[in-house]
Amino acid sequence: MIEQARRIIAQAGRVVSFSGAGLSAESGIPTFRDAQTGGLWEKHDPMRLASPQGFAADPQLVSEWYAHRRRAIAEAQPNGAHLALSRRSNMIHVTQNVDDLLHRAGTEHVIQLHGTIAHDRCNGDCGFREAVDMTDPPALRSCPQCGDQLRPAVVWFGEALPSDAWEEAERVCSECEVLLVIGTSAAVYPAAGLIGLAKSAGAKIIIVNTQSSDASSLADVELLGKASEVVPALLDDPSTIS
Ligand code: BJW
Ligand code: ZN
Repeated sequence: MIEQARRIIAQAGRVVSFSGAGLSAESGIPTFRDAQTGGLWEKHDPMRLASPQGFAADPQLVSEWYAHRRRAIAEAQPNGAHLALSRRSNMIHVTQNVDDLLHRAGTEHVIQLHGTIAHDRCNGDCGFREAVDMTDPPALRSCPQCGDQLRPAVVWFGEALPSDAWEEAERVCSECEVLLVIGTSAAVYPAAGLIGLAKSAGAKIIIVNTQSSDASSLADVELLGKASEVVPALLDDPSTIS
């Protein structure tokens, strides 16, 4: 299977990656759907915390959840999958992840569909936005421009995706020859719809996941295994693998 996938990639000009939380799981960042298992936050439903309703009901709690996750991301390092992706200079990366591990691995062209946890923005409509210190994340605070609350610059359930990122993602997914889908349950829309979009436009779909996902039926090749092992095996030149 891996040889078949390597051949498909070798014959393609335009390869795009589409990733989810499984890409960063081996860097120690829990996947969204695993976030409840164990630890301080197991009593809380991430679907509720990552929503405008959850923030309105308890902004302090949501702010503490993001501070906890920001510290974890600051301490994490890119894993073998991020690094293998970064070694392919001509690839475009569409990601649902809000972490910065693809950037820190050295990839140049990353489209973040669900925003970034590394910035705060105004919860009102004044447009204020600023980078936060991920190693020492701020507590809940007010917008310096309008006094509303600040919140992470991520996309919560029920919110629209940033239109520039979405339009670019639709374009690159409909123009690619191979879509390499890594570590996503493909359960959250509209992002998951990009896989079907690429397939209908003629792209081959290669999936890397530890288990089957909602996108399995679209796969030309499905590689079951850990991203940090499968992605380098798929993308790296075998003569450079020690
Ligand atoms: C490994 C591995 C290893 C583990 N190696 N693999 C159509 C149908 C039904 C519902 C909807 C629809 N369209 C919209 C909706 C509603 C909703 C939605 O999709 N709900 C679903 C739950 C059904 N979508 C929305 O609300 C979106 N907005 C929207 O539609 O707006 C409409 C609108 C238009 C105009 C104006 C106003 C509104 C927004 C979705 C935002 C999602 N946000 C989150 C949180 C981000 C912030 C934060 O992190 O705090 O994004 S939710 C969460 O899910 C996060 C992720 O990016 C996203 C995707 O999850 P992902 O990455 O797939 O992770 P997991 O955990 O699900 O899966 C991990 C996978 O990895 C698994 O498969 C593992 O097996 C695998 N894995 N270890 C390889 N080592
Ligand atoms: Zn403001």
